[in-house]
Amino acid sequence: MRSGTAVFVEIYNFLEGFNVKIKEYLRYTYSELIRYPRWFLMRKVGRFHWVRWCLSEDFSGQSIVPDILLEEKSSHIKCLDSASFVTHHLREFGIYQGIFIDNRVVERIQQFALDNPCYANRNPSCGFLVPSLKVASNYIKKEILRANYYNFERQCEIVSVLKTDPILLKIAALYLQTTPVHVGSILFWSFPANPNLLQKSKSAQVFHCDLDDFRFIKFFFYLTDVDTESGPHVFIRKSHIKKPLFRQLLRGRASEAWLRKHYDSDDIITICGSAGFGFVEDTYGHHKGTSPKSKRRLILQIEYASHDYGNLHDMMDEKLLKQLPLP
Ligand SMILES: O=C(O)CCC(=O)C(=O)O
Ligand SMILES: [Fe+2]
Repeated sequence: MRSGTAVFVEIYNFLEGFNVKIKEYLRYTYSELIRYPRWFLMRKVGRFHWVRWCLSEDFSGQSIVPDILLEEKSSHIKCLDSASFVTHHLREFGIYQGIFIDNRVVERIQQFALDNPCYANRNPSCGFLVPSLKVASNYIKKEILRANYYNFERQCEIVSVLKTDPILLKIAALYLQTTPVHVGSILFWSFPANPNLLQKSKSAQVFHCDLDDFRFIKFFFYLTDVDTESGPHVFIRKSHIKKPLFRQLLRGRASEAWLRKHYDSDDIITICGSAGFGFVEDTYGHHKGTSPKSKRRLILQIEYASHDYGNLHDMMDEKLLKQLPLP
């Protein structure tokens, strides 16, 4: 039997941990409120289905810019189906797979990823070139689960072509029912690691729901071949419309066990594909990346919403970006 002191220490540690979490939460909430008040408000109310519906075109009668709807030809992107088919599929399932980017574009972004520093676990002080992954990880004495490229939109000129691609814009316009606003293009690696739950959670590798606007949509493109060894993306079909009220209140936070019990196992889909393969997803539904087992994954994410709150662009003041002093 454990002594009274051991139980007391355990309770004390638990309360202290709780206290730290509450403080962290309050600090984060306060800084969000001061820096991005509209975003703050959206995050509080946008989690509820009925609020999202009230702000949709069905309710508000907002119209879509016709130019975006006319064009459906692209020199860099191919889609297996028409934009209206994709939109219907998205509405029903929350995901559509079957969009491809041209090989030359894939090669250009892959080259960019090799030539420019990425930042370990999103820390702007931990820049390294991807061939030095092991050395960088040894240097910071931490596993690197995920590394992103800051200022990628500005530095990789092909992004401005992709983000205005007529096929992507048309799908986004039909799904969002408004003129889509580009709110960020993010390029990042997931590396093989043995992370704990907290590390996985910080790297979007546990199930979660994004809440980037009342209506938003993300296009993902694999830039390396992705199989079950290389951290495929996982999505729960229909979870963007089937979410109990208390899960909406918790902004979709739910354990894997709860999700597996409440959703049909056939609807939990793991997405594999070769470099260039893409899918579009309403990430208000439950989704996650997985931790690669043996092979790294490079992925591009292009996001549209109805507003740009200005905080999703992965931009960073160059003066704050530091490279690790690796041999
Ligand atoms: O890595 C992935 O496949 C998912 C990433 C994600 O869900 C996120 O960044 O919010
Ligand atoms: Fe996400």
